[in-house]
Amino acid sequence: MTDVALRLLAGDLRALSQVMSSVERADPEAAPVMQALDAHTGRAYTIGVTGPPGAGKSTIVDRLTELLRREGSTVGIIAADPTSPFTGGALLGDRVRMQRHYLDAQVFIRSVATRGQSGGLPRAIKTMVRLLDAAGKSIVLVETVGVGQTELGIMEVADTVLVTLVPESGDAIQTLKAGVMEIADIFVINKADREGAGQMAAAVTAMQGLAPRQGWTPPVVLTKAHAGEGIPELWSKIQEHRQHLIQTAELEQRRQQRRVKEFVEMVEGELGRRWRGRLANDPVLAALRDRVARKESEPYSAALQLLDSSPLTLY
Ligand SMILES: Nc1nc2c(ncn2[C@@H]2O[C@H](COP(=O)(O)OP(=O)(O)OP(=O)(O)O)[C@@H](O)[C@H]2O)c(=O)[nH]1
Ligand SMILES: [Mg+2]
Repeated sequence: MTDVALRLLAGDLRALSQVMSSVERADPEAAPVMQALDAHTGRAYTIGVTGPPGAGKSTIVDRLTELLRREGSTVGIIAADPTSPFTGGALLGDRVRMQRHYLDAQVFIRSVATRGQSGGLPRAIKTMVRLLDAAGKSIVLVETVGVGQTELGIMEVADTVLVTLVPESGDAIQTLKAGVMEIADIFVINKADREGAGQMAAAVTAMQGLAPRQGWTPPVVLTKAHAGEGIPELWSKIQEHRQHLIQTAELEQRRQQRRVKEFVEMVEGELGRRWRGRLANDPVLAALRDRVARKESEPYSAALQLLDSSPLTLY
């Protein structure tokens, strides 16, 4: 086994950070490490926390972490950060809210920039969840801001998805129409100290009556995360959902799909990267690119002809 893999398994946080950075860059050096660690994964439980900006996702993550640490669980946190790495707005906010856990060696916190991603969550997050698993974290929390495709991507990472809404999210029906209904395993109505939380919860419950799921109807939990209220109830619903997934064998099914998705995304990402490398360095391709530019070749058909004529030599 590689030295860095051994150190990671032994709880070395520097080794963990180092491999995290490697997989984020899709560095080939991480491949033997990931291979060595695979047999040591499968124990961690992953919880996704998504919802609109400012709904209280980080506060919920912080409070759940507090509860889990009290129970003796170890925790890994991944915050998908859609802001610019230069301004670092939300990142700074997350740091402030979770900073009390920064001193705790049993809590590992990592932000991943999602800016510039074409859609969905970055592939690296799936790999990072497996790394935290191998490093012995029993619970992994993944926070993503719910905007379009990114929100749906959380399903492909988490065993249990929490969709966080707040009374001021406005028309609940509108929010739920945007595809949130299908991804939620548990609805959290946070900021229950504000007016309208009860109506929001009732609206969400009513919506569920229209589209009942087989086996599991996502419960609605009211929280006041800033005060820690409702967090134990939320945790008990997460555990119920976990039991449901185990009993129906859906957990194993979800995890298998997740592995396949990571594999497919890794191939797609690498193909694109290698193709761009070839385009920049191969004189034949550069000539073709210039013909397309000068209108001597037509882009649509030239692309397909290229792929059909030399599909294997492109990568
Ligand atoms: N009134 C009230 N405020 C809350 C509650 N929970 C969190 N907040 C506050 O809401 C603000 C946003 O909380 P965050 O936890 O940063 O929200 P977030 O969803 O992680 O935000 P982004 O990551 O920026 O999308 C903070 O000022 C929190 O203190 C709550 O239950 N009630
Ligand atoms: Mg946050």
